[in-house]
Amino acid sequence: MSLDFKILKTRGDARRATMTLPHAAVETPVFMPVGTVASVKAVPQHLLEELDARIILGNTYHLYLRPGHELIRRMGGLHRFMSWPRALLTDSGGFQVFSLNALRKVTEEGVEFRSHLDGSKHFFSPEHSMDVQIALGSDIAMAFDECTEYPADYERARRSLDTTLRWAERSKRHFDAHKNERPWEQSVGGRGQGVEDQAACFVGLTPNLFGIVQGGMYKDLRRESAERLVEMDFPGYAIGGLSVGEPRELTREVIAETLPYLPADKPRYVMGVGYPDEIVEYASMGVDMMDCVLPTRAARHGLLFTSEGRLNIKNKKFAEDQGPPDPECSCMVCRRYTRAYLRHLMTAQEPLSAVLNTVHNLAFYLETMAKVRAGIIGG
Ligand code: PRF
Ligand code: ZN
Repeated sequence: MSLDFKILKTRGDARRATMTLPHAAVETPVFMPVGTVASVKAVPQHLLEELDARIILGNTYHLYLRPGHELIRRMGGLHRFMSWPRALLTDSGGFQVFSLNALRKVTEEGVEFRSHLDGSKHFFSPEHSMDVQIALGSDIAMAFDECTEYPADYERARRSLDTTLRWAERSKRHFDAHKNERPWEQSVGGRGQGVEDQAACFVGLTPNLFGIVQGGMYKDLRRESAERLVEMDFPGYAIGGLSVGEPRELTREVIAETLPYLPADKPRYVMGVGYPDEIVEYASMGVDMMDCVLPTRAARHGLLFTSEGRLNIKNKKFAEDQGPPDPECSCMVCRRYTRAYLRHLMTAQEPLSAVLNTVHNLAFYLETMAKVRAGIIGG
């Protein structure tokens, strides 16, 4: 059965839809917190549920290296291993191999790279990336792509795109042939097992593979990339290769030029963006899904996103500030703690600082998207 994506209402180019995945019904437009190594840094899964996160990201590259996808398969898949009952999207490793490996070697067959952990040699092909993502048991897997660097001249972007298109075909063929291999469904036992029961209403839904549009910053390459992927007929499409150092105006332009070539009745995902005002803008342009490390990473550096703008909680001016981090936010952190206390935790380098800052930032991002969804419905 193909991906269930029901558009409830449109407003301009924006769409309010429900995407039903094997482990969750996801209301879109959606922001997806990043949980690279089977952990959204500093936030336990029960709090993510309380924040109403329906879908989070995991990374093929990191989980393959540690603890290993075969171990996770033996533990019953990633949902059960990390006790996350809702939806998971896994990135293919394409982007991480490129951003974390200066010594990678790309051939037609795949990419040879060295582990950023211990320097050991590894090889990823589209087929292997699919095998890892199937072993993890993700609701949405991503095609294995090459994220073209910025800047890249036309010839370089052209060659890189051609490789990505051939890899997309190989990803799809391998994924479709093996996507229903979930050996742990016959197995029993262990903590976290209950997470599978909670998905009972979605049994019968199969994992999905999304294609990824590349093409550098070139309009004709982006168009060709989108059209070729649409011919391959994926259940959803991502726009990759953005937020790689280009000016923000160019990011917006490439998204605007690419969206018209992606089917209106399928989900569209822009990978690795952005600031709160950017995710609102992209949703208004018709983007359904986004993810970014920004709210979680910034939180650990003391940067809070609030209705009054960005706030650096380390600042001395907050030392005796009795107010909540964000007076307009009703998250569990803002209801309970003061700026003075959060500043103290950060100054004292207490681990709780990362927890509270991250919970607020994620609440702010998720609430921002909830408002966008309400705005599309209500006006
Ligand atoms: N490809 C993949 N993952 C990604 C990207 C990409 O281009 C980006 C682009 N910023 C983020 N994550 N596979
Ligand atoms: Zn808050």
